[in-house]
Amino acid sequence: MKKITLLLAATFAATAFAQDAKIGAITIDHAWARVTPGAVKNSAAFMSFDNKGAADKLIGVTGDVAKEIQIHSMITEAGVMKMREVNALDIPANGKAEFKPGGYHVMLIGIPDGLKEGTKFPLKLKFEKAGEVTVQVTAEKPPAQDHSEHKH
Ligand SMILES: [Cu+2]
Repeated sequence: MKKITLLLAATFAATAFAQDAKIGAITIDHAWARVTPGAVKNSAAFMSFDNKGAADKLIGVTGDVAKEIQIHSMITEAGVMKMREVNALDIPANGKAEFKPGGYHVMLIGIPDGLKEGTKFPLKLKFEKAGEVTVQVTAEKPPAQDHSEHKH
């Protein structure tokens, strides 16, 4: 019995961190979105980018999951976290970039049915040089230490 449990755990870990999409020299990993508690209709999506090529920019995110999708930065001003819409996320040459709780994120505004744990939806990512790719995003509960919950 113990053996089976370990095997399942290993399979889950491999799935959770598998590469989600690739375009040109850019690999997109672990695309997830925060589940929406109660009647909340806004959420944020997160993912990481691993670039093995020249510098690029993520200049657009589109999808049907929400009425409006924006790229946001998050800064702390006088101890208060504030979000701001930005035009792009820079992806450095031979480097990494990340949408993560408390930092840059994909803002999902107006999700008709909210997001339950395990809900999957596509987002189309547009890069300035690499072009467009669709990534499957899975709704997950945020890590316990995440205090970046924010409201519009
Ligand atoms: Cu935001």
